[in-house]
Amino acid sequence: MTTWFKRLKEGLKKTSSRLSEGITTLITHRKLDDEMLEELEELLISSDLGVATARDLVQKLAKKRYNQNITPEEVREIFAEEIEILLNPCALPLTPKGASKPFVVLVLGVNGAGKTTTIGKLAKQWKDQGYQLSLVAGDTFRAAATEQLEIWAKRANVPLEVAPTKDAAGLVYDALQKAQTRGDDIVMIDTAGRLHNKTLLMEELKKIRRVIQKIDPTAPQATLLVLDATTGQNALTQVKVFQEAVDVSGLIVTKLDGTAKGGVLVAIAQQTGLPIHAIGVGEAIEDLHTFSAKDFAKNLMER
Ligand SMILES: Nc1nc2c(ncn2[C@@H]2O[C@H](COP(=O)(O)OP(=O)(O)O)[C@@H](O)[C@H]2O)c(=O)[nH]1
Ligand SMILES: [Mg+2]
Repeated sequence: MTTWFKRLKEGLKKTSSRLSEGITTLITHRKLDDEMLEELEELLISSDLGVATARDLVQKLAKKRYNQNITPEEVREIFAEEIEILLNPCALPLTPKGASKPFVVLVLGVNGAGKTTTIGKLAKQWKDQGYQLSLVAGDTFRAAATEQLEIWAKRANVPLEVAPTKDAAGLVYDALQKAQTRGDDIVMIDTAGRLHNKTLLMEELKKIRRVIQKIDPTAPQATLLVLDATTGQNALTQVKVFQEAVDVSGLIVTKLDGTAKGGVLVAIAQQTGLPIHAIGVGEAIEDLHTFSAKDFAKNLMER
């Protein structure tokens, strides 16, 4: 087993053991009937897979095995297969290479979602793969945000651009010019996430985007929304809010280790159709990894 596969399995334990225990309790060597299907649907909903997804999965199970004897293991296997099929179109890795340089990655999300940490982890991974990159401390509202990004920048040994004032757009402009001059392959921009002042936040994001496009009309090459899985169904609301302000090009789902609501990733995939580039199952650099539909589905339905 690879290190990542182990970490993923471990990380999804809270969700998977809840699902597995639930399925074992519900399936007691009986024929698959309506009552069991209804209970399974409730179990999936309560694990945040979403009402539509839960119904869909249960219908597929019924189609395959209605009125037949079935074991908990078979239920988990069928669910895992169907979830993999559902997730497959969303499993698109992010390759930070484009027609123009630098490849600009704008990172969005509410406070605490895991933006800064995710940028740090990606910076280290991409640096190790040989990319030349720099970071921009665009969350100019939290004093600690810059210090936190500084630590990650040192760890990855990449330059960090910091603003002397609270003007994030000005900072981004200067940082992109410097990155172009240096010939950076990638620039990652951290942003503020004060959702309690939605209008201001969205205006600032739009402004940052305009400034980026002054330097390169085709940028940002990626606009990533970071979602905290522990917020469950609320993550779906966040997608809508950010989509209104800027075109989100892809998602990163963090903290799948901290919750029994890990099923929310399936709901997010099905309801938004957006690419899920990577997932996080912990605080270490190795805990962020490219999203694989098969690995996720398999480990979600592990015992
Ligand atoms: N358990 C766990 N914690 C995470 C993960 N990703 C981020 N965190 C933690 O969540 C907290 C908030 O992250 P941060 O990057 O500061 O969020 P930001 O406000 O969006 O920049 C930090 O303590 C991170 O270490 C994850 O995948 N799993
Ligand atoms: Mg931050």
